[in-house]
Amino acid sequence: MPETLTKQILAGKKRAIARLITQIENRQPQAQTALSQLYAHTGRAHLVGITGAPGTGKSSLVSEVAKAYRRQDKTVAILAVDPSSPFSGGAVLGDRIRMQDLTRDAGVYIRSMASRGGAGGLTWAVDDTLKVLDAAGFEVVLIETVGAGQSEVDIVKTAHTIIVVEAPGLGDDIQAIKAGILEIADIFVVNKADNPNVARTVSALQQMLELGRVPGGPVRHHGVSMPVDSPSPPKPVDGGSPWQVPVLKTMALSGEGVEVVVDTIAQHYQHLQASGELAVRNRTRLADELQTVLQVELLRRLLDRLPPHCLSEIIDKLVDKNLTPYEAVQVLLKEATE
Ligand SMILES: Nc1nc2c(ncn2[C@@H]2O[C@H](COP(=O)(O)OP(=O)(O)O)[C@@H](O)[C@H]2O)c(=O)[nH]1
Ligand SMILES: [Mg+2]
Repeated sequence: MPETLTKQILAGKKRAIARLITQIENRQPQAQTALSQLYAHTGRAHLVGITGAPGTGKSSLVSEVAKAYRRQDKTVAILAVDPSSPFSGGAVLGDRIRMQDLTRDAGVYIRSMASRGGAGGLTWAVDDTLKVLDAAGFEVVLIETVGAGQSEVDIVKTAHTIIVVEAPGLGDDIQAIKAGILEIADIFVVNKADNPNVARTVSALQQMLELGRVPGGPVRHHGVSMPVDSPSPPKPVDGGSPWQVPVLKTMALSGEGVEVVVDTIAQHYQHLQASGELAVRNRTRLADELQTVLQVELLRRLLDRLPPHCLSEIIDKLVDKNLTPYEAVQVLLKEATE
């Protein structure tokens, strides 16, 4: 049975894709069997993360970008990690109507995922879902996350190309600074260009880029604390010119400016390939993923081995100041390994 499911997914069958993603979300063990069979077929999709404050127009932009890819005959998957996303039905009617052409298109697959399942659970589910979409042959996978909360930021950080969406009129601040996502942008998009304050937002971003960003600085490392050996440093084949983070303007409602966004995404991918950074980012992704899976699995095994009530007794001791958390961990590890 899992073999036919795998075959259907490799053939891009939407129903099979949906079924496996649901199994992943529910942590059903057979999902890992299917994922093992799919793994060799991954690594071809261009993963594009789109993040920013709520209301900036990410979902609107995502659907216009997807339509632009369809005009180029490229297949697209959309993964919305946002409970308020119109892709999850949380939108006003107008937004949903605009998305109908997409949902009917055989070259587009749309899936939303709720932000639940702590302790790396969400990141894990997203990582596995991206593998399914990649193996299913989608050329571009657009991942929409709200730029708030560490797990959402961690998710978008694993993309090859990261777009941070801003919009004028959400206060004078650059929202990305508050969310701590200014530094991760490969491309800035200032959406709602029909707003009269758009020029101010664009120049504020440009100023910040000139002041703050070290062009061609070290490749971002996504908080991996495991000692992972890196491959030899990539040799730039394009002369090593650093990527200049562009600030683009769009009107997602009319689609204006979206073609330029799609072209810029392609240019960024070419840059990643030519500079050797793509390989580095892929390796970092996998190292991060290994760490997440290892953490979750080790914790699960440890908790499984503890005698009943052991954990709550230890917590009592923490509350009563009889143990420090560090000492408690030593006790737990000893209990679990005896
Ligand atoms: N004026 C204007 N409104 C927009 C534009 N793009 C999106 N919106 C509206 O902004 C609201 C939030 O859009 P949405 O895509 O859901 O934002 P998200 O929360 O970032 O995903 C919706 O009511 C959209 O119709 C735009 O270019 N101009
Ligand atoms: Mg949204």
